[in-house]
Amino acid sequence: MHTLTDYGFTDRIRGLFSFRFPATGTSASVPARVIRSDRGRVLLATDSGPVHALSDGAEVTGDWVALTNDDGAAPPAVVGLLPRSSTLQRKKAHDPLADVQVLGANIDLVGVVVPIDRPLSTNRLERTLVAAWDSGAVPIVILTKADLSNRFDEVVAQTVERARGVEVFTTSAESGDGLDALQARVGTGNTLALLGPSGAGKSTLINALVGSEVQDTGDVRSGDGKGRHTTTSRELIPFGNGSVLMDTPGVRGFALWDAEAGLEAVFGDIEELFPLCRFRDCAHDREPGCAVQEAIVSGNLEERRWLSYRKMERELASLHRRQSVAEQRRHARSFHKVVKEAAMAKDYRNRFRED
Ligand SMILES: Nc1nc2c(ncn2[C@@H]2O[C@H](COP(=O)(O)OP(=O)(O)OP(=O)(O)O)[C@@H](O)[C@H]2O)c(=O)[nH]1
Ligand SMILES: [Mg+2]
Ligand SMILES: [Zn+2]
Repeated sequence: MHTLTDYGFTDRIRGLFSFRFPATGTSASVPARVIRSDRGRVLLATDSGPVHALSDGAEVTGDWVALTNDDGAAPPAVVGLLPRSSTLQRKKAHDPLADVQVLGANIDLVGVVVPIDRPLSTNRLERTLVAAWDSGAVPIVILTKADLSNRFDEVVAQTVERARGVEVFTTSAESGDGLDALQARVGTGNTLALLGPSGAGKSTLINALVGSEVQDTGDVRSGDGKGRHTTTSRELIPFGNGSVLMDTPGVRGFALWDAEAGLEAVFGDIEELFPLCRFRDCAHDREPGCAVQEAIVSGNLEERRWLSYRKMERELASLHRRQSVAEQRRHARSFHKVVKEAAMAKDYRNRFRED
């Protein structure tokens, strides 16, 4: 049976608990971590094994929570949530009206999983790295299925170049290559979440790291090499030393949510060009003296990268316009409410005077 320490309960987390919930460990509150969250119900890791609890849906996989003591009398309930050290989020869909979806919390490393046997999608890689940096975790790139490629060195070099400053690990669950290096990088008491398209080999990699078939895996379709969406929920899996893996369902695309900081982390070199343009309000399009266009012409900036940056930037700008419209509506509503309440109060006072 796994203890809470197996799920990453370090001295730091223990300290946070006793600070936030001084009654920790007593009958009032028990520390726990969300292994899986499923509409109104959560599966939690505790020191006395896994427990199911009711939740209001605010907790996500990876959260640290305080739980009422399970003395057997009533079903345990989540009574408190520790502040998150990182929050991985995305927009639920590319639809501009879609809401935010929090994928996981308290993740130390986000492993962007890229299968080596399929053409590298640079846009997807960049987009996922933006979200990963923005979460507060450190991204790494994990190339999988190394045993399936004879263009190995070429793909690795291409990925290292595209991932810019992010560590790249190559692995094969089949041969076991690269697993030790990855395990060493995760270290003790850390959580590594795996993100990537269906069929990329996330669950297979987890099984190889853990050394047993803890997660279901599915073969890829022979026609197009796409996966079958075998994993359907985000889930924590301990793998020794208090290190934890988070398996996730493969996602087709990664729509960004409020990821300005992530955009800067991945495209900071582009943003540094802007002050060098001749005109302060340069649109970086056809203006004379545009540093961006000059960098593209001279080969210092890949045009594809510039377009990718532009696209994500536009996406975030439209998200913000939408957020500010929603904000204005909320404000208008609360303003009406205040006016209405004031009128009612006046009405009440007037009536009171008449009596
Ligand atoms: N040869 C080889 N095949 C692998 C390797 N890793 C994964 N595969 C195969 O790739 C297929 C997909 O693996 P999964 O682990 O189910 O992929 P996933 O990323 O978890 O996919 P979803 O759960 O659908 O998101 C399976 O048929 C695996 O056997 C590897 O290192 N070498
Ligand atoms: Mg899977
Ligand atoms: Zn410019």
